[in-house]
Amino acid sequence: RNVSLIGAPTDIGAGARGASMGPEAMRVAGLAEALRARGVDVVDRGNLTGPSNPWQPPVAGYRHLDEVVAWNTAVHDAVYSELKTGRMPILLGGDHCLGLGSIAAVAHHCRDVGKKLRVLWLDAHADFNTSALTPSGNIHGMPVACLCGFGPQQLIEIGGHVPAISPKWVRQIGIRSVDEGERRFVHEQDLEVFDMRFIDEMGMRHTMELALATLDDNTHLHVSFDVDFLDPVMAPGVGTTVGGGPTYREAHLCMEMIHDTGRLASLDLMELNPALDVRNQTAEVALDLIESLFGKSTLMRK
Ligand code: DIR
Ligand code: MN
Ligand code: MN
Ligand code: MN
Repeated sequence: RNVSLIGAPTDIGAGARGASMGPEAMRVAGLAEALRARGVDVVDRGNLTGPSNPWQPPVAGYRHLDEVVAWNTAVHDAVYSELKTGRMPILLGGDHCLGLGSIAAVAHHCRDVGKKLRVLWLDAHADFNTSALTPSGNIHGMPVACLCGFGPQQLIEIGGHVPAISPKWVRQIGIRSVDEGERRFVHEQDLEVFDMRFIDEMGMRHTMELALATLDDNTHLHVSFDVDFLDPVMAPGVGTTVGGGPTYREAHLCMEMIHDTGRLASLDLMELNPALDVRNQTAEVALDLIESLFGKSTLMRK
């Protein structure tokens, strides 16, 4: 198994500064070394470049739209080229607006090779706002809507096909903060959301069984992991913490069950904000979880 790390050091779509330091924090935590220890061939492609953060208020419902387009175009091109050469891209964010460029590239690749796509969106938030619905103008609250074709033309066309994906391909897990208009839009588009109440009532195991149902050997599984998915007790280093998230054990089970499908083919690790972290603790927790995602377990199974 071949992995390419791609750093996208920007906080261009976020409401707090600092996610731009996420890629380096994951390197400092030892991501490449940990994957190599699991027998993975890892190449670190270094960091993409793009415009700096001008920290301006929203214009017509979007903050920093031109800069967000530039960063997402760079992400799309980098992720697409790794997939084309048969490598698994791991995008190190950076804020979650870049999930758009990453998943647009994955969808583009799936069209090229005739694969089905399933996207697991692990997040406290649905990220399904539009310019009309957003309370903030921050584009990190909009990537899922943009991928489904609801967003500004320059963004939604990045992968070369509008919409890049269907809402039917998405499963959202861990959701516990959705804005009022966004909530209605989630229902209208029939997004499949396993929110925290669902996880409380049914457990992480059953939740993941459902989210991973109907994958076949022709399915490309993409995981978009917003670190604010995790309970802030163990993961304080994110810009928009929301209490009541999955525990350490639940998050590990989630990752282990994804690994067990054998279908993981691309990953985003997003919103890690070292400026808000405590001695790189959140990066280390994220690293533990990625090790589970790549098959680490206490005892040998199967
Ligand atoms: C809020 C916060 N829903 C917004 N969103 C996110 O501004 O759209 N925080 N994604 O991480
Ligand atoms: Mn997010
Ligand atoms: Mn093409
Ligand atoms: Mn979030």
